[in-house]
Amino acid sequence: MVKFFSAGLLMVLFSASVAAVDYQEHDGMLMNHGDGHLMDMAGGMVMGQNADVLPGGCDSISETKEITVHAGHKYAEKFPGRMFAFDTQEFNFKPCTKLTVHFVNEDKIRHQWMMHGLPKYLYPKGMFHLEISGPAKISGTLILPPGDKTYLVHCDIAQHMEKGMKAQLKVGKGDGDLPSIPGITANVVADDYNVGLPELLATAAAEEKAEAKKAFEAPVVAEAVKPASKPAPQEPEGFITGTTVIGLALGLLLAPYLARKFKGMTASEIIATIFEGIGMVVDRVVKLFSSLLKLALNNKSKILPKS
Ligand SMILES: [Cu+2]
Repeated sequence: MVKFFSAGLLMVLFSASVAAVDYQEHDGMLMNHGDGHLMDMAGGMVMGQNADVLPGGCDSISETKEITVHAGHKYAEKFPGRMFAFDTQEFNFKPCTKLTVHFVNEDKIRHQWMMHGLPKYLYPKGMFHLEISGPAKISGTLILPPGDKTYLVHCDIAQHMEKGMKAQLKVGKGDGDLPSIPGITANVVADDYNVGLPELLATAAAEEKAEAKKAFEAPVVAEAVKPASKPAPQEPEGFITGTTVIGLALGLLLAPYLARKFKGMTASEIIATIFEGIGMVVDRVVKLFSSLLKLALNNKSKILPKS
């Protein structure tokens, strides 16, 4: 009998340790840093923890509630266009409820359950905030204020709220709905999933055509605005221009000469020779221009006395 009992106990212990592999439990590991700020070395954080101070306007704690909120990519699958979500998008509680939130992050990234708009004299920056790198669980407690108000709950990691990790917590009757809550309120920026790919392609093609037409018509308009100006002389746009022909002719004439000259030279020698050649050409051009200039000036001085 004792053997059966101890075997059963071992099995229970074993299954518990197997379950613990899936989610890291942070509640016992947290260190209190004061002001309701708790942290551990494994990436867990609670901010705005308040289990015993009544918010102004609360005579007593009206109810004590516990909720478990799951967060993860898989909860967004039912919301088209969303990537992350909580498993619950709306929470309702009586004013002055003492609320404990068990936050279970099922993704292998960081998520938060961050509540905004709380009274700042009691909650630093008006926030109550659970944060953990998953897969893991973390818990925190706060006391909700009195009055009817809707509070924003979201994950503040970049783009996680925009991609769906957003919810609302209504105290009392709340004071309206927040926008872009998956499954509850419409997106502020609406996604359109009704248009099929062929239609999209057709629209894109039509837009491209319109652009091209605009670009074609634009120069005509520009000319119509100032008809007095003469059209600028343009280079012929054929495949072979005059410049190309001259270049080709020069190349053909020079090729045999260069081939003879560069025969048996190393690469650096060839480059040195080319630069030397360029230097000589530049030198000659400069000399030619200066002699032309001199000639022109001489002509002038000769003409001047004549008149
Ligand atoms: Cu997140």
